[in-house]
Amino acid sequence: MPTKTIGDFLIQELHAHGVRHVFGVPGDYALWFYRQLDGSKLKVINTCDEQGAGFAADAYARIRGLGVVCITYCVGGLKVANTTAQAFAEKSPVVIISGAPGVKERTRNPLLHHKVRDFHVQSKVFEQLTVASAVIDNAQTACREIRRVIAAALCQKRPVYIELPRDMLATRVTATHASTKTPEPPPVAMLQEAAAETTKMINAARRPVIIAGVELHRFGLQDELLQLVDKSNIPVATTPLGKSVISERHPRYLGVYAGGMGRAQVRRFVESSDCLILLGTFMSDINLGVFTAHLEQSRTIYATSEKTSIRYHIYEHVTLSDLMHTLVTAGLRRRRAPAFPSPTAPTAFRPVSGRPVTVKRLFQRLNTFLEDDTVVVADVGDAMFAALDMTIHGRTEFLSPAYYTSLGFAVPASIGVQLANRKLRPLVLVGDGAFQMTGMELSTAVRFGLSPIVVVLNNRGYGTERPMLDGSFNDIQQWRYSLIPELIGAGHGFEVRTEDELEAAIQASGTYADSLCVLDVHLDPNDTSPALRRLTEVLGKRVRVKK
Ligand SMILES: Cc1ncc(C[n+]2csc(CCOP(=O)(O)OP(=O)(O)O)c2C)c(N)n1
Ligand SMILES: [Mg+2]
Repeated sequence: MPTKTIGDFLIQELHAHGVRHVFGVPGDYALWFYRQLDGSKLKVINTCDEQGAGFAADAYARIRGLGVVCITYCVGGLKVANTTAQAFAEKSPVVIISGAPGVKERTRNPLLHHKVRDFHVQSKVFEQLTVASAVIDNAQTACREIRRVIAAALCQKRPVYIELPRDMLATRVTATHASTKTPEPPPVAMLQEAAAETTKMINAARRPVIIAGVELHRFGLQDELLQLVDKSNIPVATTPLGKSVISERHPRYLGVYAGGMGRAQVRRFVESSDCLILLGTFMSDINLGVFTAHLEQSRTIYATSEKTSIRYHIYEHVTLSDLMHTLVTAGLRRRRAPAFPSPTAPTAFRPVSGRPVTVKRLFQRLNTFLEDDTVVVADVGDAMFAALDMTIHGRTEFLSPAYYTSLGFAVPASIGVQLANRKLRPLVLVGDGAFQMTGMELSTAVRFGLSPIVVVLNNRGYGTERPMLDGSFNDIQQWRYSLIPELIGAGHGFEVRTEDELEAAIQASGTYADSLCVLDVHLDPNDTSPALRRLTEVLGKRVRVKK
């Protein structure tokens, strides 16, 4: 007997996978689904703009394992194309649900509002940006399709797309079991050979190093990483995207490795290792300091969610999970804890009254402010580069789009972070340029009772771009960021120019634990973090055009 409407079935499936919030902006094609959501166990978080919803859902997925954004047809859908692209690139499982014209409304291709060329444009766009998609236009297959698509997001840790024609929502369906395909495990002999070869290579090495990547987090392998490190005493570095997959206070933690962009001691230690163990690392340009990294393939074991490579050969079906599960029980020898340059511990900050704040001193102070429940959410720009040297206490308490690098992530992402785990307080690090893209989502944060601390690095424009190529196109309008709480009706704003003002603002932000706090930190436009200085030197050489 039919039991549920398609809308209720979808809600039930999302809830069963731990989803409790849906981010988005309604529109007439999605309104009826919004009404179903309203009466359900999922809470609607309606944002100022769809892009904000997309970034919030991405961050929610990174913390909770699955995120959902729900928007209307094309005008909303195409606005989350960019955030979906980021979720794809950085492996974040987000379900995009789009309201759409009804199946019956589509006959004879009428000119309905929000339509682009035909009724397939949006679904075709999302086919390119997701690992599975479905237009729910058939009651017979609806349940199976919904389950297939959600299973793909969970399995591949990438976004998926569900289009809901509005006349299908109330159709009653019977839930059927989906034959979801789980990936085939590798042949036993192949896995054994890969594990034996890995173990032998590591055991024979004098100074192996693990470079821990973000896939360890996405595929739930952080406990295995810890076991591996604790059992073997092999030191671990992370990449910018993988930062905080292991607590940065772990005694074997080296620091962030990012080629020429990272700290020199970490680079020397990693690049002189005779056995590099890359676990779930994205070999992307920003992650590896614009390919200034020198990782010698002949000394490398490289496991990803798709395959494992050892030196110059590949085990096609041996995934990161397979290898990690095998390595924790393999006969890796325990070595003496090696001496290495530990990350410098946060140093006490003594403010000098009247002294202008610099990027270096700002981050020195912020580093001492971190608590076990602080999640650092860093936007693209110097916020991200400078934050690489912060010492994160827990695991996965640093979020940044360090591969796809779309500006405007941090403010809306902080909404997803705090709703995904109410025990966390986001510390948002955001440039003035990025803030002007999505900062209005602080209004959403306030509306839902959230309490991020937002540090606006106000250097009067696109600081990251100035050293590459400067011009008036890198200047932006000066806003009074500290007045934003007044504008949106809640929270506390601080204008910070000097170290004593910084100290007072940070202390006050700690005291106002349940409110939004916005710090407008004035910085010299030419002052950048050392990491950014190194990176822009490399990038500048590449983009320089001859006159
Ligand atoms: C959506 C998007 N548009 C443009 C860029 C190119 N871009 C990279 S950094 C940057 C400047 C960022 O300015 P701001 O947020 O003030 O940070 P700052 O560089 O000053 O630290 C720009 C425009 C981008 N990465 N993403
Ligand atoms: Mg700026």
